[in-house]
Amino acid sequence: MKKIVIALMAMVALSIGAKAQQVTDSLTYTKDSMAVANIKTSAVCDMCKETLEKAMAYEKGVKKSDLNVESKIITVTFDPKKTSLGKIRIAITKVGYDADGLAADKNAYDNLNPCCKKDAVH
Ligand SMILES: [Cu+2]
Repeated sequence: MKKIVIALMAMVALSIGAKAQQVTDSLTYTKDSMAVANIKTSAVCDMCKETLEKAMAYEKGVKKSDLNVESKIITVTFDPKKTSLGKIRIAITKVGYDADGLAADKNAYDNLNPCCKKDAVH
């Protein structure tokens, strides 16, 4: 009986560990304790880059951001004491872009310049 309990506890501990990792896996930290996240977006052009980086500049706790148009990945450096990866993803969706698994806010997406919509032909 005792063995079963220990085995169950080990399984629970393992699954909790795996979940915690999923949430933090895309974060790294700088020497001054800033968090750096790479977030996959649905940006398509240089105008998207400008829109997103400007939005990030106004986002609380964000120090800097850089969107790679080719890979659609935005690298955001932020203060983890002031904001979180989840909040930043939501901020991106509110500008009209997908952020990792989160879908873009529909109204914001509809208001994007036609060339910035992810289905636009370039
Ligand atoms: Cu664009």
